[in-house]
Order: sequence, then structure tokens, then C-alpha cells
Amino acid sequence: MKNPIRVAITGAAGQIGYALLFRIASGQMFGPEQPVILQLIEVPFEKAMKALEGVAMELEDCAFPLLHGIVQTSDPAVGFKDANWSLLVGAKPRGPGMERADLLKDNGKIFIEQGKIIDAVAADDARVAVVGNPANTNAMIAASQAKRLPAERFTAMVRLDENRARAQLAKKAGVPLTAVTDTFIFGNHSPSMFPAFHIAKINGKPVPQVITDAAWLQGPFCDTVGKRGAAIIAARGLSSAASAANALVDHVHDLMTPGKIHSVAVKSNGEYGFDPNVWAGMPVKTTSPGSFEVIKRMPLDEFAKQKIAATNAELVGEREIIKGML
Ligand code: NAX
Repeated sequence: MKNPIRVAITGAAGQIGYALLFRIASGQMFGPEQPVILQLIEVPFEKAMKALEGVAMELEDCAFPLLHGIVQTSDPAVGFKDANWSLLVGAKPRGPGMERADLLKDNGKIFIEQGKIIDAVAADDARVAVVGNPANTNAMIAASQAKRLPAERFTAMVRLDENRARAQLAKKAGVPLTAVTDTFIFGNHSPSMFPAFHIAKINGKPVPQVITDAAWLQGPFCDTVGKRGAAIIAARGLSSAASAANALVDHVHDLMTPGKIHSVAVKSNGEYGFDPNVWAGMPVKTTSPGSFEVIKRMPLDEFAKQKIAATNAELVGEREIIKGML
């Protein structure tokens, strides 16, 4: 039996947490041979800690053979201790009438603290995946606090957007999901993102040759993917949780699987015209477990360049709002 991987999860008693923890404990994130210890972190309020206790009881009741331990804590220094992966799901939600700048600043405080503590106490091979919104900028904030861990260890999730794009293309073309490949998300996890349909393929052919309705690709397709989160809230009364947890399983699983090519928000070094030091969704190839390289050779047409410029401008704007805090 391998040594267990320690996985710290913030927001563990939240919606996404409830859909996520059981999948990690059953082996879907790290594989059927890899034991895990779950280090569950919540806010220090009785209601949250009680809810966390209930989730931990249910995890026990599943009798997962791979689950070698559960830590429940409201102390990040305990929760992130020796963590190999830190999944930052918990964040302050946007309240009614709250300005976007205030949301960024409130979350900035959380991710500054968490970045510092992870850098101080997590394992030497620590990796971080941010889900809590605004995810890209929160990953940038956490990474900015790290002195020991390189910035490349901090990623943010755009995989839900990739999965949404694949599903929409398969539905439109009337093909099985497996026929759709190379669906990459560029930029921010927000409606400004660009699902790069000109690179995507259906049965190996470029999407625009299969779905010849260019107006649909540029308009409704991009809008549906970009605004899918809001559509789910409107329908369900709650934000996406199971699909977000599923995407995080894919994000980490594929970052641990050499050869996988997928969309991840990572530190830009100026690729594709992104400003250096924003965290932008880009296609990456996993090189060794937990490590990746950005794929740089994807072609951009005029439409793609405009979309990328717009999502880059939003990321730069978010960084401007919180830069005084770093
Ligand atoms: P919930 O409100 O159900 O759960 C969040 C949990 O995080 C709560 O239990 C809360 O007590 C906890 N929490 C808040 N601050 C914390 C802190 N500093 N330390 C530890 N725990 C903390 O939200 P949920 O639906 O689970 O969504 C979580 C986050 O994911 C939100 O920020 C949401 O916007 C974001 N999402 C990101 C997505 C993405 O693709 N990147 C998609 C889904 C989701 O909307």
C-alpha cells in the first residue's frame, strides 16, 4: 500500500464540499491504489463545525478502504499541515448589493492568509487548486504570499468551463461526448472567458468545419458556456455544486496524470498575450505528477485575439483592485 496523500479542503461543509469529499475518499481523484487523509477546514462558527461533524460521520459510514484519516478543524495551520494538495473551495459569497471590488477585497484577505499558511506548513511537494471565486485572482493572491513554494504550484479551476463547452458542442453536433476533443478555456473563470471553439475538434475535424454556423459559435455558444453558472442558479436556486466537484476531480486527476492535455488557470508568463502574472486559463500538458507545461503553439484568429484581450483586461482589472493588499 502506498503512503496516504494528505488533502486539505476548505469550505468542506459547503455544497461543493458535500459533492467532492466522497469522490476523493472513494479514489476517483488519486486512483484506486492511493489512500488519502482528508483534512477538512471550515470557518470557526458552531453551525459550520457542526455541519462538518455530520459530513465526517457520513464519510466514516461509507467505510471507504482508501480513507485513512479525517481531520476536522477551523484552524488553517492544523488543516494545511503537511498537505500534499490544498483544495481552496471556501470563499465569501457575493451578498445582495455587494460591489465586485468589495468581494475581491474580502476574499483577498482570506487568500492572503491561506497562501501564507500553506507556504509555512504544507508538504514540500504541496500543490494548490483554487475553486472559490474569483478563482483566478484568488490563486494569484495566495501564490503572491509564498516564499518557499513556486508560483506554478498554485492553479485555479477552469475545468468546469471546459466540460461545459464539450457538452454544448456534442449536443449541437449530435455526437457522443467522446467525439469532442481539444476544448480549451482561455482566461478568467467568469463570463469573459473564451471557450476556444476554433481549436476544438469533433471526430478529429476542426469544430467550424462540423458546426458551420459561425454566428452560433461566436454568440450563443460562448454565451451559454460563459453564463452557465448563472443559468444553473436561476433554475436550481443554488449554484453548481456536483458539476463543480466533478470538475475539480478532473482538474487534480489530470494534473497527476502525465500526458493529459487540459485547461488549467496558471500563472501567465505572457503566453497568448496574457499579462504576465495574471492567472489565466490556458491549455497545459501534465509532464509529471503535479507538474505541467503550458502548450504554446495553439493558433489564434482575430476573434480569438479579441476575446482573449477582453478576458485579460478583466484579470488585470481584478489585480489592480487588490494590488495594494499584497
Ligand atoms: P457554499 O456557500 O455552499 O460553501 C462554502 C463553504 O466555505 C461554507 O461552508 C463556508 O463556511 C466555507 N468557508 C468560507 N470561508 C472559508 C474560509 N476562509 N475557510 C474555510 N472555509 C470557508 O459554497 P459552494 O457552493 O460550495 O461554493 C464554494 C465556492 O466555489 C464559491 O466561491 C463559488 O463561487 C465557487 N465556485 C467556483 C466554480 C469554479 O468553476 N471555479 C464553480 C462553482 C462555484 O460557483
